[in-house]
Amino acid sequence: MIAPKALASLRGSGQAESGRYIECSCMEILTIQPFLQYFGNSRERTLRVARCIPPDKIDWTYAAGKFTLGDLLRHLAVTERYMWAENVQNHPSCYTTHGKELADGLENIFALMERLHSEAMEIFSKLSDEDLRRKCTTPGGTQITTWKWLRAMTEHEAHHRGQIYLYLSILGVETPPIFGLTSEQVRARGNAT
Ligand code: NI
Repeated sequence: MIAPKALASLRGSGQAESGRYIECSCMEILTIQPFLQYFGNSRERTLRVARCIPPDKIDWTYAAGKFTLGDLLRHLAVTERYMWAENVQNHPSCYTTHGKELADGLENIFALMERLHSEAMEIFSKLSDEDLRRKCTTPGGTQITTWKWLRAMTEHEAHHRGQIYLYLSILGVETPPIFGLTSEQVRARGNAT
């Protein structure tokens, strides 16, 4: 059993034992606008690496039956629009496929991503602060606070973006550093301890 006071400090807000106020919201999404900005930037980083995919490699994968590069991009597009944007409205997911029938070829896939992202962002933008605090239901049947489910979407985006980086690395395709510097450049600037 955790005392309510200790629980409050574990949650990262309120008065700590020492009396010092803890400035931490545990990445809570209190209001939708800053999140839209953040997620928009996150999607831009995904698109930046996606633009490195050679058009003739869009259906490439490392093993039979695994996500192709095109599947990864379509999956990000349809989960955002048909799973997250539906779930946050208290609707069940209507994600049933990320197959080539949705969009075939790199340019068509980019167009699909742009359209579904724009529709999803429009839906997210209508969420009130109160909506963010109420529960919604995931496809697995779990009740989760809406802002936490939205936060999971950003981790999902990063997970699949990492796969795109790895696929391209296996193919020997150059990719951009995620935050401006390569790991080699960051290490060169680090202070040795
Ligand atoms: Ni996924």
